[in-house]
Amino acid sequence: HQIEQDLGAAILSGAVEAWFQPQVMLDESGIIGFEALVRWHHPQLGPIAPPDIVQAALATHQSDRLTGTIAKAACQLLQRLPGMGLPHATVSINVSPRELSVYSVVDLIDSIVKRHAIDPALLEIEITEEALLDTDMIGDQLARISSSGYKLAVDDFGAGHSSLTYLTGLKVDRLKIDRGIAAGVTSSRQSQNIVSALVGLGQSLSIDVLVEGVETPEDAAALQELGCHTAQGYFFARPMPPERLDNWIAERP
Ligand code: G
Ligand code: G
Ligand code: MN
Ligand code: NA
Repeated sequence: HQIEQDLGAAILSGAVEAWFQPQVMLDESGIIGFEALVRWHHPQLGPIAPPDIVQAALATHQSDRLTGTIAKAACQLLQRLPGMGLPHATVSINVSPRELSVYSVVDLIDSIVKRHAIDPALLEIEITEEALLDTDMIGDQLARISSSGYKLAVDDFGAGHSSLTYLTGLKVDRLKIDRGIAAGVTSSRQSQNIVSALVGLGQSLSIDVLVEGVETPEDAAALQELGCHTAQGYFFARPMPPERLDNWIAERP
C-alpha cells in the first residue's frame, strides 16, 4: 500500500496538512468558526481522500501523529483568530471513532493546547454519531473531552444511526446535521419537517444545531426559515488553506 508506506514521511514533511472550512451565521451576521479537514496531495497519486488518510493512519498506528498534526494547525489558527477580528470563533477537528480506543486523544490534544496557550473552550472535537452508540468502550474519553473544557460536536447527525440515548449521558455542545438532510430542504416536505424537528431537539436540550452541506442560496434561505441559525457548506466557502482565510474574511461583505 503506497499510501500507508508514504504517510509517515508525508506527515513529517508537512505534505499532510489541515485546510479549514468556515462556519457562519445564516443571517450573514458573522463567522462562528472553522472546521479543520485533512488534505494530502501525493506526488504520484494526487489528492488522497481523507477517509483513506485516516484509514492508513490507523493501519500503521500513526493516528496520534495525524491527529496531532491537525490539532497543531487548529491551535495555530486559534492563535491568529483574535488578530483576524474573530476572538470568539471556534476551530473544530475530526476524531475518528476507532482512534478513541487506541490511544488517549485527550492527553495528546491537552499537550498541544497547553503548548500553544489556547483556551480549550475554543477547540471543538467532532465525533461521528456512529461512535457515540458504543459509549461503553469510549465513554471515558468522551467524558474527558468535556471535563477538560473542550467542546464536543456530534458529526453527521441524522445520517442513520438513530439512538439518542447518548445525549442524556454526555455533555454535547453541537449537533452537526448531516449534509444529506440539507440536500432536500428546498424540495422535500419531509426534509423540512426533519430539520424543524432537529432544531426543536437542539433547543429543548440547549445544544447548538449547525447544518452541513449548504450549497445554494435557496438552501440557506429555507434553513433559516425553518429556524436554523448556523451552517457550513460550499455556498459560503469551500475548505481552504489557512493562509487563504485572511483574504476570505477581508472580502466578505
Ligand atoms: O474533507 P472531506 O469532505 O473530503 O472529508 C471527508 C471525510 O473525512 C469527512 O467525514 C471528514 O469528517 C473526514 N475527515 C476529514 N479530515 C479529517 C481528519 O483530520 N481526521 C479524521 N478523523 N477525519 C477527517
Ligand atoms: O463528515 P464531515 O462533516 O466531517 O465532512 C465534511 C466534508 O464535507 C468535508 O470533506 C467537506 O469538503 C465536505 N463538504 C463541506 N461542505 C460541503 C457542501 O456544501 N457540499 C458537499 N457535497 N460537501 C461538502
Ligand atoms: Mn466533520
Ligand atoms: Na459531517
